[in-house]
Amino acid sequence: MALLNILEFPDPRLRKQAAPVSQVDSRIQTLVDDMFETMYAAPGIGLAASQVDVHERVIVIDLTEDHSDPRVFINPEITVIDEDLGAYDEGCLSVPGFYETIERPRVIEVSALDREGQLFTDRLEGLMGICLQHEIDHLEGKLFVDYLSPLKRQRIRSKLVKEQKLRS
Ligand code: QAP
Ligand code: CO
Repeated sequence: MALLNILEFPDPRLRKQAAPVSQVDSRIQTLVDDMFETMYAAPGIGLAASQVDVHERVIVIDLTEDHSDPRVFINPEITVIDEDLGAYDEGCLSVPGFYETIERPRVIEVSALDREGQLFTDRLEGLMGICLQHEIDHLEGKLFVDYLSPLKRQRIRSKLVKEQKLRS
């Protein structure tokens, strides 16, 4: 397994659109395993392949503290079940140190392929549904800061660019 480098806002590579996976083969399974290792090490609860500069439609999520519920979503398709919006303080491994309240549909249905390439469907609510919507945004090149006012987004951008310069 390998730790992957996580891209940080405002890296333009985070804006790329991810392509569908045509076959869940050993290359994709290795990517999934490396993404879990990277996410657990961070630590985080969700990671999209776009964040590690792989522009294919692969997402991993685990909301548990003991890493006991690893979920894989390949080529996910969601349908909104309940248009009702719920608010949640979201963060992102690509926007470290910043959390903002974002509103999203509360209940969704997902169909996706798992790590074995098997199609499954699930109804998701609560944090799992929010997290999956956040990760699918990454596959479209979208970040949670895009839901904020331009002023807030610019402030976050400046602070992160400063930190990135200090590090490099
Ligand atoms: C996405 O985010 C998410 O700022 C997953 O310094 C999060 O795992 C969706 C993290 C919340 C919905 C709600 C963030 C780690 C992890 C940071 C994450 C940080 C260190 C974020
Ligand atoms: Co994110």
